[in-house]
Amino acid sequence: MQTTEFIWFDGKLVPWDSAKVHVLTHSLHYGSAIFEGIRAYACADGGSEVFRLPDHCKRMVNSAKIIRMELPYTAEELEKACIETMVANKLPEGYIRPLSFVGYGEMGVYPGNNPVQTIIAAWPWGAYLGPEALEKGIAIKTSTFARSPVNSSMSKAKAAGNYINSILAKIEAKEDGYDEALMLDTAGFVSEATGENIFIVRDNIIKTTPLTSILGGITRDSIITLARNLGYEVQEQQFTRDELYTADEAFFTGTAAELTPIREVDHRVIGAGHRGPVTKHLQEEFFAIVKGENPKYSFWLTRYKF
Ligand code: PPE
Repeated sequence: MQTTEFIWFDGKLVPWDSAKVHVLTHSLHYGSAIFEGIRAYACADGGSEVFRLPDHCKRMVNSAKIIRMELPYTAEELEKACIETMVANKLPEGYIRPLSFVGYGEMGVYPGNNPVQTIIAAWPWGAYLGPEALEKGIAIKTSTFARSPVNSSMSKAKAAGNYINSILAKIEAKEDGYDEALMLDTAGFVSEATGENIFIVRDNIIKTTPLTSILGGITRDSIITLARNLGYEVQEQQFTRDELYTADEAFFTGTAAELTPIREVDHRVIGAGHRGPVTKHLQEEFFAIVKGENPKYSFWLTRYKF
């Protein structure tokens, strides 16, 4: 990965190589950490914009609440610290990763009085699913691993422990030659991918899974709003894998994956086998918004300069 100079660590900027923890850190053993993934984009005028920073920081505070972690920062304080990290590293664009974890203290599942520590790292991160994915689309396979049931993993928390389910599915998909895994819920309906939400398009109507078993993606929410404003009908409804097989278009959304077309699912070619017209339309509008080229959506952007 491309390293940068500083990592924000409990309120101080420390050199990248010095941002270390003890091996008996609670979260390392039990997954008791929460995190965010945020993107900042460079604009044509030389400034930079962070996409939906307050919404990401609010979700981080909510993730802490869900897993009963006492986060010593407000959403506003996290926002400021994210900007400070980008500016200190002189990063005109990149990926921002805040993480709060239960530190070193007592061992055992019960987190007790162990300290809660927070880091914010940032680095340049290109297209998550490969440089060609945004245009050509990706091939995915249905995972043998189901998304955890709604009363087992609290999917609205972006919690580290939840990701073992994603890691199992991702390794399986990659080893079988696919770019990403499609995960079903325990009832067999389409849920989400290992780090993305999913949309399908049929006869110009856009459909995405309801919030039940998935992470409430901020990109998902942005695409729903954007598509409706562009005049598309958007339904939040359960659908099955065969409905996905026969869709005209399908795509993933996520901060890292942005808006990535899906060209093949379980050896079935989706639509024409490349990025479809609705996907392309939404992708173009989305990239214009994040780069500050559509003033109608400037309320989603936080500007910074260094
Ligand atoms: N579902 C999951 C399980 C998920 O991890 C993400 C984000 C999403 C949906 C989309 O959420 P949003 O980014 O708010 O639109 N996945 C993050 C982690 C990727 C990683 O490999 O790390 C991300 O995209 O930042």
